[in-house]
Amino acid sequence: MQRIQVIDSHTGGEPTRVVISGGPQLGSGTLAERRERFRAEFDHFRRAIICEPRGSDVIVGALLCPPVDPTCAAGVIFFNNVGYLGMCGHGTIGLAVTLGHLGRISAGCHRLETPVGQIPFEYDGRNTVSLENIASFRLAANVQVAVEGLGEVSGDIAWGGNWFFLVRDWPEPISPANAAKLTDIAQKIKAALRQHGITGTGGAEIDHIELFGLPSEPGNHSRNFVLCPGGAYDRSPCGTGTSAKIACLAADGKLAPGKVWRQEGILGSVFSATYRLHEGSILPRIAGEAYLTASAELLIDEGDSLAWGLRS
Ligand code: PYC
Repeated sequence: MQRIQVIDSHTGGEPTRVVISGGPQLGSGTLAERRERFRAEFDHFRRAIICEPRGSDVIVGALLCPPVDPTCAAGVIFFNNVGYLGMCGHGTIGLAVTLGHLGRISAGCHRLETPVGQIPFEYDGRNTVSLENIASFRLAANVQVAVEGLGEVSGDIAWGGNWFFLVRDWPEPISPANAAKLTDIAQKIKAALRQHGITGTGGAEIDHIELFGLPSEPGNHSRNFVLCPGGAYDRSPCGTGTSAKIACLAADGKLAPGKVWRQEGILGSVFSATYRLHEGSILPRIAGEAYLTASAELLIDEGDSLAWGLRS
């Protein structure tokens, strides 16, 4: 029987499963190199940890790894039901609270090593974390795409650690009751982008779709729906998606450095975001809360034909 120790948390409703031990041995190298080794040689671990029957389409995994830079609190590789992420905002918040729970960090400022670079973060010693994301930017504004059943849809293409297509002023309710319809719409937009060859830099697939509507609370600025690459929607406001939004607001001159943008997700949970300019780049800061939900040992019985998880 193979055993994998995990700690689960949720950040504004979006789950993170941190692998503490028993995960794949990826050897040395940068986190980007180790992520490629994970993908090429150990993808069955990703399925076993995240896919059914142990996991679900919604969970994001976070494999703890020794950092190359020993001054970092940890290294991490994020993954989901269909593959690997460069960066994950809600996952970083969940991971920081998990490291605090394990006694591996105390309240204060730390850095996390990821495949896309080091992420500075501040932990309050309980449940609140703010992280400074990698440089985020808008690649294109008001891109028109013909979408089956919807007609022309206009949106911005932006990078916040993942690629996003952001659609403003969505007229329908952004609520859990409407999630199936929003998912269908976002899937159609994603398919249309692919069909028309509309991509991020270097032909990268735009694999996250974000629809924005009015907030439900007066102190908040907007509410979003975010479709993730594996077909699930983000229960949180999405850290990388909020970073992409910040990049668009900054590019439009609608948000000054240091000004707070409160982004609601579909459940009403909020990320508070600001940004600073550094050498011409927009560095978003995202703050949110995570809570632990489980400490568990995953069991992998080689006699089980589904031991390594369902293929999606
Ligand atoms: O918070 O950045 C995020 C994220 C990406 C995918 C799911 N959550």
